[in-house]
Amino acid sequence: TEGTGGYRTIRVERRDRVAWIHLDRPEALNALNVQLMREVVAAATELDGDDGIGAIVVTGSERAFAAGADIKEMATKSTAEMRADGHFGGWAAFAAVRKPVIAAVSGYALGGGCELALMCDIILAADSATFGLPELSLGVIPGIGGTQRLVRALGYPKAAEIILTGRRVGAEEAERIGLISRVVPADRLLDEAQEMAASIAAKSLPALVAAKAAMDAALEMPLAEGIALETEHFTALFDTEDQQEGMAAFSEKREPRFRHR
Ligand code: CO8
Repeated sequence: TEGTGGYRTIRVERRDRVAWIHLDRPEALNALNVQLMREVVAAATELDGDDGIGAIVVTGSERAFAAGADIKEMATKSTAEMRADGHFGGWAAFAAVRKPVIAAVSGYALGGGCELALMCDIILAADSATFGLPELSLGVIPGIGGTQRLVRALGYPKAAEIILTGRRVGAEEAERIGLISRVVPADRLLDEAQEMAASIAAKSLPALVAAKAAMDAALEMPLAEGIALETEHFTALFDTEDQQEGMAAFSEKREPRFRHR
């Protein structure tokens, strides 16, 4: 365990091949202001480029993963000012991280907090977690991907009900409707997230990056194009040391020792 300094709204911690980004603005229930966005994106980009890291976990506090974009910071801004703040490009850079990202959600994941979780590949939630997109109650709409990702995750009818009513969705329902991956008891959340992230990070890094790129394509591309891209990634992996090691280990009935390159 080793901290990486220089940030004021997040804490970054490394545990073997897993990196943790802790959102850390307790006074505002981790509301996503411009500074926090910049710090999360800077940390995630650095970790994405670090061969020693195979998976990233984003988490908040017990009380809140994140209670949304910072309403106080946005309240008096104009359209031009919102455009100039770089929120949208910043969060797009986070969504473009090549390595697997797990959201470990406890407490409130509302508005931008829910949307940030939806940008992650896997959402692990404490039984205390609450999701929702209350933006319409503020006179706006979800703004960092919520309308797009929730419709893709749940289908239009369920997503429309959640977005248009702004109601809160508890962890059990969130799991049942497929908004999240899995619910765990609150006191197990961080351990389960570390265990899951470690099992992912142990795999070949080129294969992880290829798997994520191919799955992303499923959301972006027509089926035939997506399958062509999958074939491209699959075949490209045959020039990696990890493919040779993975298949040799199978034949030799032992665990693979991936070099992650
Ligand atoms: N922004 C700013 N401050 C916040 C936010 C927020 N989203 N959420 C909570 N806080 C602050 C509170 O103002 C309070 O501060 P203070 O003590 O100084 O008054 C502190 O955090 C603690 O909050 P509460 O006292 O309200 O705690 P409760 O336990 O009573 O309530 C809730 C918790 C229910 C989570 C409540 O705080 C709440 O409703 N928060 C707002 C939820 C919300 O509407 N989120 C959506 C925001 S809009 C959005 O996310 C748009 C996303 C797209 C953005 C695109 C680019 C920016």
